[in-house]
Amino acid sequence: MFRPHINVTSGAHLKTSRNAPAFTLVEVLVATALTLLLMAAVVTYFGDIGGSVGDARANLEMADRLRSAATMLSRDLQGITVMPLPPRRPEQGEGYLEIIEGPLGTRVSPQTVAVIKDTGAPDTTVGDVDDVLMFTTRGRFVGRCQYSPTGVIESDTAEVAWFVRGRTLYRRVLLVAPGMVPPNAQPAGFYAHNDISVRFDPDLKVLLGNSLSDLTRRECRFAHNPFQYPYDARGWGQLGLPTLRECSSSKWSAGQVTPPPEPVWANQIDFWAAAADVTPPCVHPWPNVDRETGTMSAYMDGTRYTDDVILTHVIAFDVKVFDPGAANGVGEFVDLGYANAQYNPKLMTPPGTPQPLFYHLGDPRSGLVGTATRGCVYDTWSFHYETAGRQPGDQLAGRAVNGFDDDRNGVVDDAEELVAPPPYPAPLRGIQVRIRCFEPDSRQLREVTVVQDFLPK
Ligand SMILES: [Ca+2]
Ligand SMILES: [Ca+2]
Ligand SMILES: [Ca+2]
Ligand SMILES: [Ca+2]
Repeated sequence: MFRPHINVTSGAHLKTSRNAPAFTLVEVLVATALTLLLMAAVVTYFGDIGGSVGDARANLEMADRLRSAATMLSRDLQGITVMPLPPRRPEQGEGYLEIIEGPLGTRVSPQTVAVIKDTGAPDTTVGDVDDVLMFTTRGRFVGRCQYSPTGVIESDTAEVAWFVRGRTLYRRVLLVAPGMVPPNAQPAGFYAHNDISVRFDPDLKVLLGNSLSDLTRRECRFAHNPFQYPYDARGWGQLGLPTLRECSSSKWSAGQVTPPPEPVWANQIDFWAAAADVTPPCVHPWPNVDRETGTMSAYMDGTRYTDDVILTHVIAFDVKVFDPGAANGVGEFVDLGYANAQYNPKLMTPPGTPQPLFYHLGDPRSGLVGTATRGCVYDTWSFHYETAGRQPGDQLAGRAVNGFDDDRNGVVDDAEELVAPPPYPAPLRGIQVRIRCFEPDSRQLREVTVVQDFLPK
């Protein structure tokens, strides 16, 4: 039984191998075709894996860049030189903290600006991108200085500004080093060779280096109008602040008030689309600004375009302030001017309920009231405007510090006698900054939130 079984099996096998070709041509062709199909499948399969690995790597890189941006911002915020209890006094040499809450997010919905080009539908992935955060801070800062033998200087304090232009997050750093600016420093081309905080003096028509005391005064700060109260930095409109590339252009002059030509506002932008992809049906009317970097076309010849770039593909840079009276007295992070209301110094909340601090658009006496096109401004301010007045020869100057009850309300030098108070006469307990990016290849979103407390709770 055993043996025949073997024989039959082996016999049949031997017979086949001995008397017939191993495979017919058709069989070989079919087998080859099948093998090729299988290999194609395998290749496709590994190709997909490769793509996912590439996407995963791109996502990881995006996460890394976002994390280091957050770390840098956090470090900058921890080093802030000023106590955010406005107004501050210049003689104390504390520098400043200023937040400009651009109209996006409060007065204007980001969804009315951000559109998906293919469909024309609002893009809900885009958030508040028009806030500006600037302050003086301690750290170790290195920057260019043409008046130094090495061309480089260091300082442990700097004026730092964070803002978005186009889809790029910028961090301008200007070293506080007033001793390094000589009397003959020229405004034209200054920033191409110097990362030093300076102001243009309208009377002397020269550049002067800033100390922290100087920077308590708004007229000395980066990109502020030095000519008249309230020394506004909002003239750049939707562009926020000038970039290093623009400032290093041959046409740029330190102390320049507004960018000529006046930037045209964008009313529809596809943040996700490639920079070159600006064809109808969706219109992107931002003709004199590069969509990726936000650079004004008049200043594209700037020679320095990497030093202040922190992140690309940014679709939110949202600064919020902590208001203990918001959310019915529970307190939460809010946009400045969130209630879109006029300032009411007599606003009373029920006893035991914290007073809302940032609901309004700003005290009109500060000259910095938020509008549909100009943001709300939080500023640590300078008390010297109270004694100096709002302009030369101000008749009301000093009335809140003269020891008389000028408005005869029974209180000497009370808040109602103030001539030039800060836009928000409120302590700032802390801020929150949310940065959101997208990765164009994997089409992934990623977000990071930085929170900094300034005052003990
Ligand atoms: Ca905003
Ligand atoms: Ca905001
Ligand atoms: Ca008085
Ligand atoms: Ca009074």
